[in-house]
Amino acid sequence: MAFWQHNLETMDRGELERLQQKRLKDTVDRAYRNVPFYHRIMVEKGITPGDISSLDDLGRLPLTRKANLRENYPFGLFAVPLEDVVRVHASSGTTGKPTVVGYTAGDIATWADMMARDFVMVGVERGDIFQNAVNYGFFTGGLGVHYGIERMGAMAVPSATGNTERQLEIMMDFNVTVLHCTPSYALYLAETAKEKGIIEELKLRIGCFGAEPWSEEARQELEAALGIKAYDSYGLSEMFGPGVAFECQEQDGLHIWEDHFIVEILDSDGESCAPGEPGELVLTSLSKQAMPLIRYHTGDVTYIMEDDCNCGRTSHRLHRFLGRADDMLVVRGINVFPSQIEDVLLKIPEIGDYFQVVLDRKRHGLDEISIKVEVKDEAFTGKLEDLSLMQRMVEARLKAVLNVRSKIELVEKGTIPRTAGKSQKIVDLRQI
Ligand code: DLL
Repeated sequence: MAFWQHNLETMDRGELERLQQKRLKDTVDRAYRNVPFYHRIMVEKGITPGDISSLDDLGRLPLTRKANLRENYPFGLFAVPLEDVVRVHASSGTTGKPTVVGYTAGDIATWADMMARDFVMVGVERGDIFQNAVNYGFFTGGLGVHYGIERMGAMAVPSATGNTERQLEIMMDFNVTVLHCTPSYALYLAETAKEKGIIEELKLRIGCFGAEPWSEEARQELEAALGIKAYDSYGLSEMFGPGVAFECQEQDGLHIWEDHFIVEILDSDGESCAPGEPGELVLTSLSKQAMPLIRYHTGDVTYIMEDDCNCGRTSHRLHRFLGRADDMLVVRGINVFPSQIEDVLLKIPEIGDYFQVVLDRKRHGLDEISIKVEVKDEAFTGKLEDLSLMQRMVEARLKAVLNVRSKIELVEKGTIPRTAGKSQKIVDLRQI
């Protein structure tokens, strides 16, 4: 089995923790000296870098949230002079200013190596032809993945987004073997390739999909449709971008690179969750130079899988993401994750891959979930009673898993908008 940085990927845990400790002290020291925001909150908490002598002191450090990035827009959290920053990326939130992140030349190199680790881990080799079908721009998935491909020596095909037919044409003409895009766009590419009858001509063998939640069912569907092995890729702009955690060939959890990040999983009261217990992923960067972040609340919900992985890598693995802490829908007092809805829907053969959940608050202040789901062409019999049977069957299956009643609206294939970026699976019309 191939490794990109064998020693770092298989380091024994004691050695890894010593490395983390050294890097944590350095990070805290740089943040305290160079970032007014961290200096101020550490002074307020009455701590200095000298108080952090081991990983056990992590809990004494202040927390960072997305709002802190916005408050310091655009460059206020940089820990190096502006002349040392060679690139910025930004992510547009739904409200207010975007959040901006910066990179030194060293950060770009660290990030490229991290991505190269991921690609080599899933079996990408020199000689592979790697199509990167995501937005190249402020979004980190474009340039981040691109630099990783070049770093490990495969051929980067920066097809970016747009024009699905052209994407497929390139895929065929160039004999593309590896594809990176969002899982929802991959489903659309597969659907279009099937319609055009060109699936057989594709040479794809590996798919790397991320930037949004997806399910095990979607994986199986993509693997079967495209004849590939499909891997989950997780990352966020605040921690470089893609590459932070990635599945290995075992396809059982995402290895998170603990030489670059300290991982905490916290419950809603800020207490640590035990392995296996879901909570919010909180990360401390250990190697970022331009913009170190301490105890950053990612908003993403997962849990730690602590058992050893057969691939030989020693880092902990994160379970496939369950959703966003703030995406968790509380409907009539019951917690519902969009991923649970997706799990149920994708198991029903008559239903297509696209759905959209609409939440509304109707009479008497009661929340109502209605879900638009696409019916596969071949499942249409032309009889109304079959449709209404199907609708009741889907409603019953969802009720059994979610414990809350939802209203299903069956729509024709192609009704729900396809996008090359992150798909909008939830529309919340409630005025809360
Ligand atoms: O989405 C970076 C990325 C690009 C990751 C390409 C993977 C592939 P942001 O735009 O800052 O960065 O969005 C980060 O996307 O906090 C999660 O909520 C979500 N996310 C990313 N990957 C996954 C995944 C990029 N595999 C936010 N599963 C994160 C679930 C994901 N959610």
